[in-house]
Amino acid sequence: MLHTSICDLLGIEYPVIQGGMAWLGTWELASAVSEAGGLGTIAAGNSPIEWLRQQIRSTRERTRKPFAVNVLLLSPLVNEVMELIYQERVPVVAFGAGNPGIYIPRLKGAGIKIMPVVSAVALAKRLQRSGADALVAEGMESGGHIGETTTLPLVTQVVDAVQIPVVAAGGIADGRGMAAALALGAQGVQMGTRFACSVECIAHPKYKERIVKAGDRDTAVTGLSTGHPVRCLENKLTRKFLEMERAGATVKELEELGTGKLPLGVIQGDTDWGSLMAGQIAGLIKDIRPVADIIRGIVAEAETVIDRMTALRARG
Ligand code: TUI
Repeated sequence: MLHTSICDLLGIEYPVIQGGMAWLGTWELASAVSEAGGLGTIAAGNSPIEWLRQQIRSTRERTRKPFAVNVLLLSPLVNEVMELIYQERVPVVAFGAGNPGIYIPRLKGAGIKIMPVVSAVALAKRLQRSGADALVAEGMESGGHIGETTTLPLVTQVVDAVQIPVVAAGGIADGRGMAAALALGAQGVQMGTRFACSVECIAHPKYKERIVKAGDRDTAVTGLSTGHPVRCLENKLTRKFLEMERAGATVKELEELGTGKLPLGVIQGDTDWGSLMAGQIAGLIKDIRPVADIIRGIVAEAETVIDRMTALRARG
């Protein structure tokens, strides 16, 4: 059975982590992933504190296993979110879209495991020095807010730069991707788009259907001109956004276009004008499956791939 250092660190059975997706990382998905032996993640996003408290409690009612809360460092509520995490004694905290260094000492004191998401080597080194327990190295194949480097060079270089466990993210949705991540020296994988397309995920069926129908070139990156690149499935919104960027629209105009579009897309199912954040691996996803099947399937396939590669060498 596949077992790595991240399983021992986090107290999970399989080295499979659900990415923290704003609006979709709810108790329904997080508890299903954790109960199936992975690490489920509640996404704090920009949500009100009472909503987040309920999500944590609902997750705990459905599983006694560890789970994470993903803190969006861009959120205006970040300090209140951190207070809640201490109060509720959340087992693992993941961070995205910024440098969480200032929060690390108190988290360590409280015995909470710290797993920031990084998209560059420099921040990875800095966060290891600050006391992070593990890192998620997320390539720009991912959906949502992204960095500049793709998963293959990013994971390889982050693994060489730090001694703590590294989890690979961006472009992984099956056992071949998982085996490749392990080959690079990662101790586990994080997946977002694959779990968005699960039975338990509360996303609108039309959004899941767009992922199932997507091909390899169906995502677009907006916001490169504003320094906040975001990857989504291409639609009327991304085309309008890119057209405005090309025409020299101001950051304020672009922010106005983007405001409120994520729930419109992924919850309300407006696939034309909503934001359909998804990674490049959307093209590989052909079905909507229960979380437990997804986790069992990826681990079993990764084991088969590893065996096949070992056999290649034995025959040589
Ligand atoms: O955070 C993510 N992905 C996200 S956050 C998000 S919420 C959102 N909603 C609407 C518009 C924009 C965002 C959707 N997807 N992934 C982790 C991640 N973190 N990717 C890149 C980074 C990152 C970027 C810059 C981490 C650190 C950083 O700079 C910090 C520094 O000071 O060096």
